[in-house]
Amino acid sequence: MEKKLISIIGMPMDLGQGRRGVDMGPSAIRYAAAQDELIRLGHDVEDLGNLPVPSPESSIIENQNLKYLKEVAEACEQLAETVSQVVERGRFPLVFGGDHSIAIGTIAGVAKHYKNLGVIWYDAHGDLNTEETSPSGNIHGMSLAASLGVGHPSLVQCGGYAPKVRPENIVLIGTRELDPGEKELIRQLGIRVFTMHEIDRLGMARVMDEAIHIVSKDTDGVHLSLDLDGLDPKDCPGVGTPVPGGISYRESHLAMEILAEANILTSAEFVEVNPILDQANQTAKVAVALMGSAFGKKIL
Ligand code: HAR
Ligand code: MN
Ligand code: MN
Ligand code: MN
Repeated sequence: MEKKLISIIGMPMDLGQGRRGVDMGPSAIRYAAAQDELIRLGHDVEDLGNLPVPSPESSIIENQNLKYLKEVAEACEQLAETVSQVVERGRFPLVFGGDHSIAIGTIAGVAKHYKNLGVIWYDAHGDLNTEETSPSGNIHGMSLAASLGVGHPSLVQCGGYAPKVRPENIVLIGTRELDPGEKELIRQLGIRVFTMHEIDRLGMARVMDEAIHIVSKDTDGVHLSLDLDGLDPKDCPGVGTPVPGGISYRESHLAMEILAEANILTSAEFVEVNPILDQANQTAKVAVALMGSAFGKKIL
């Protein structure tokens, strides 16, 4: 892989879900030596530090169906602005979460420049809820819907425009837990979903080939949104909403290696790492190992 100019942005967000500790995700990923790994692979890497995110203790929940809406929306506006500046400087935004609500900001920042953005949503969940369909009111379960232009205006209008992505340019990979409203939206919009069933049946190599075809057809950029709960909880126990029967460690590496070979990524985020729930920072270490594969690391 050619040398990439990578800008790391930490987003210590835990207001998009109910468990403390995911705000420490960016530190955990840095502690697992992400920057060293990317430099070793020959890339130019700068770390822009963390953006400010309010703590739950200093915030109040005004709406149980959209918890911390104002705080999440504000933080995502800042992230969108920072990500957009990184792209303007000709660099690759690499965001460390933080819960998955931050994808609203990351995607708002990149889609400003890539008018036909492809998105790979690697996740156990669909994150396609709205305040009407969410069983929890947690915004991390609504971020892909918001990016598609579906949901509360404060989320949908992040960055001042909507929608960010078209349904035909999105793939979900590793899906195994969907709420009824999410299933309905998937059918309505015709989004391509590679559930665990498809991964088991077709194998990860074929899933990635098909996924890459979809996200790179008539698009001008591709964003990888990797929720660590897409992997099996045996490999990634440090996540707030683990779901059994996930993507294996090796399948995930293969997915990242195939992405690196295709060389289509223009931005990425690694989210939902919660070191408080983890075993010796294992989940952040997996995140960094996968980053290595995504940025060109080969076995031989
Ligand atoms: N679908 C559930 C909800 O909306 C659970 C969402 C899940 N958690 C995540 N997102 N980590 O991927 O509340
Ligand atoms: Mn998610
Ligand atoms: Mn998830
Ligand atoms: Mn397309």
